[in-house]
Amino acid sequence: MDIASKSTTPEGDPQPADAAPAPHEPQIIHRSDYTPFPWLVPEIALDFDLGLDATRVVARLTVTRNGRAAPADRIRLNGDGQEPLSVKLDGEMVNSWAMDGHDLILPLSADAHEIEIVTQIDPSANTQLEGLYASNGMLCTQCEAEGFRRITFFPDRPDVLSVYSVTMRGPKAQFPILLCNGNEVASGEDEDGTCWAEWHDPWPKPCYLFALVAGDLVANSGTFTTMGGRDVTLNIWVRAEDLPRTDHALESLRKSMKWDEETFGREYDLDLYNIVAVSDFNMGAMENKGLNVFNTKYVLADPDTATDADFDAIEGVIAHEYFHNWSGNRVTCRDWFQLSLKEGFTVLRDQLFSQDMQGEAVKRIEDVRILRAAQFPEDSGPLAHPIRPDSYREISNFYTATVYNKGAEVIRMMRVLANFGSDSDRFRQGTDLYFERHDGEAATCEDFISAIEDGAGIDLKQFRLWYSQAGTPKVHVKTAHEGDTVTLTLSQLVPTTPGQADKQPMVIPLKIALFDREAGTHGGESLIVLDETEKSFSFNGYAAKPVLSINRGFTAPVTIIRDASREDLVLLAAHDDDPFARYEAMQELVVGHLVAAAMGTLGDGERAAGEDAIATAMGAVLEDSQLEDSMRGELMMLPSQNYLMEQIERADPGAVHAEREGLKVILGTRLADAFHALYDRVEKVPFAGEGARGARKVKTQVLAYAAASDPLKAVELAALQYDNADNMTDRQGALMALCGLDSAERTGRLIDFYNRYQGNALVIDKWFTLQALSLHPNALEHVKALAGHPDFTLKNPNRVRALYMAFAGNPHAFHDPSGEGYRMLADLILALDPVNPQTAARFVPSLGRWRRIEPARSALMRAELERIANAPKLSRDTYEQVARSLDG
Ligand code: B3K
Ligand code: ZN
Repeated sequence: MDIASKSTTPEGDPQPADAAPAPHEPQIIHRSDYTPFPWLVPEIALDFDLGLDATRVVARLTVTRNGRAAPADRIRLNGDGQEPLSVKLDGEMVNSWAMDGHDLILPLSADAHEIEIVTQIDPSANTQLEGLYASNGMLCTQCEAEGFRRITFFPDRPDVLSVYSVTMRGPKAQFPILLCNGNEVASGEDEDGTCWAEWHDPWPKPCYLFALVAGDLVANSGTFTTMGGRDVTLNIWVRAEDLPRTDHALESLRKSMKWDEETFGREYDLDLYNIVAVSDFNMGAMENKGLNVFNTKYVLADPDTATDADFDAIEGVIAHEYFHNWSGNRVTCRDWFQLSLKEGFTVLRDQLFSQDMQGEAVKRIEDVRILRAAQFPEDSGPLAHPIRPDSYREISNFYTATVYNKGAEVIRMMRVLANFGSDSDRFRQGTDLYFERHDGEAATCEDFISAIEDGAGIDLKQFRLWYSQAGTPKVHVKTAHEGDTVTLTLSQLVPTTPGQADKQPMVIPLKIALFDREAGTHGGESLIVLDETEKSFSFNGYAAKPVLSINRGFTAPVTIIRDASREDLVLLAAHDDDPFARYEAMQELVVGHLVAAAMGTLGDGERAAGEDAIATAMGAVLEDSQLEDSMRGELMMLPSQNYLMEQIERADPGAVHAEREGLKVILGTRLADAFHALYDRVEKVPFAGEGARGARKVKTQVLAYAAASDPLKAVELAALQYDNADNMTDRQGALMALCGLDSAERTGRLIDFYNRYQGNALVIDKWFTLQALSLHPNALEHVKALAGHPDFTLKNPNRVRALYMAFAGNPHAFHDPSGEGYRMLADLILALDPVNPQTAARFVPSLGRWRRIEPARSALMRAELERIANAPKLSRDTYEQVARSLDG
């Protein structure tokens, strides 16, 4: 599993060199080996004869020499598992081509040529869902990152930009709607029942943004007039039965278009914007130019079938894909190592949009919770990588929380550095310059940073380390007080990560405030920037030692370790005016207590004092009449078990689970009256009443505490909430509580839920998830049984994730001491790998945490990884994740 050496061919594609890897061991691609492609492909014409089982593709490429690259006497066109039916060069059939692995090599002598290649593919056999595939009787594509090569032979790399003209035809009965990128130029119908359409996209694009959809679809249509006066037709395409659930998606698209004009000055650039929902999809959605393809999960919603969180997620993902039109499509990536250029920036843009739509405080807390749940563990494990990775075997494995979410945090820090204390939006001046400089280009992360430096007028020289160093920095904070001066001494430690032993000090911007202990107020925020291993900051005018509020708004994606007393944290949890800092104080109070308890380092006196402090703080949260319920709901949530385990060098999942549940019992019992009073109040808020969303969030939280402390009462409340629910948020919240409790009500409501929503795949996914995530002692057995349920299939990624992602994220089931949970997940990975390697590989990181788990379970986890590694034929995706998990 060592790094295989390689060299770069004149075609600019990395090729195995003498020490070629064993057939089992896919080659490593290095960022440092980038060379421009020797040929430009200014135009491509594609002709599709569509069929579910057989689709014929004729590709005509105009190629010219790239004056900026080393000259070449041949062209390498990437393929994946196909043979060309014919190859023509400048109109003549030729035999001069050869296959090199999956790629087609064609000698070229002049400065410009026309190449025509015919291929035939079977979309219905494409279970990987990459390239052109069949889903539910329709045809659709997914080309990012390297799916276009499964459709035709082409330089499948993001720095080759072409103008696309596409013709397609197929039986009208099956494919009455034919969609592609750009604008429809012509369409018609032949007497034999064939329909056809011609599309043209005027904007040059890399092939990963190509898309085609053919099927029996209907649209919810609308219009949007851009700030420049362009009338854009908007369509949300779905199956006829799903049409009533598309209004929210359409409205979200309109809001996104308006927001991007107002906030980033970005205007849409075509007359048409199509979104198509498909039920078999590997990810959330895809930003293909003018033709986004979406997982149905991020399109379809109505109050009966979607929760408040689903509505928010749809709004966020619609916005994300729309924002890619500029951050990703108009300015694309030079190579896949630059992925965070478009993803990190676009995630930041969608987060800022959702903050404006849904409320800044709660959205920020949610985003930090996601970062901590998904990215922090990645950064502290064998798969840690910088937001701009240095090498990969399979790029699909690098669509990670690090590239996306940490990438967004890094750009958010640039925004803080540019804008803090400034009257003008200097960050916006930076992004304006970026779009202006690089419009129509394939750019790098370095280009982005330089544009922000020049446009915002800030120096990001040392800040660039955030792009190259992996690992979540730990910042230790000491507070000293002498006379009227308070001195903060901060030191940073960037942990060692695979392949990166020596780390340089990072630039860490931290917003702080110093609270007067008596008054519970502060005299204003400051921004301190820690850019050395250790640095001190002094503030005068504090007769008494203040309470430090730090990393307000989570200005930096770091772990803060501060010398705050329990009393300090209780004060901040009750009074901090920065909502994130208030939430954080509450979390810190609980984390400190539960971690010490789970590690067995808490004396009896300490335990009692900790419980008292947490109960005091929680009581204040329950009764604070100034607090909005949506924020109250956040403050009520205990840190997740996975986040708690992350704080411990080698965690015992059983001990952490027992302590966390124990605390719920204590709080639920001690604060029973306050919980019930709260429930009684929020239960009366009608579905569309003021503050209704916050009320629903609080309801579910109360049920969770009741389930732990008073199961009989919880069953009664939850069954009633389930029966009376007029929306999915309440119904799912109630069923979640019931799922963890052994009772006749549990069984009855699970059967009711299934019968009520049978045939609605997205809601049946919830039914699988609720059981797999449940706190029921037999959750493991339930998952095993559900895997054999007639509605379970490995062919649909949503269904697989609904059951197994939930299960892998349910520590008390997954970490069963018998090791059976690990075995089940490994069995899934082995069964799914030949069907859908990209989705299979996504389950590996759960086993990859083995080094951070107590020795007995750790050995069992490792053994399962080894069992996978020894399987005779693994995909590149799974192979890479398993190899890194064992080596790292
Ligand atoms: N760009 C796509 C992700 C493609 C993943 C390919 N394996 C969706 C997004 O981030 O918007
Ligand atoms: Zn994206």
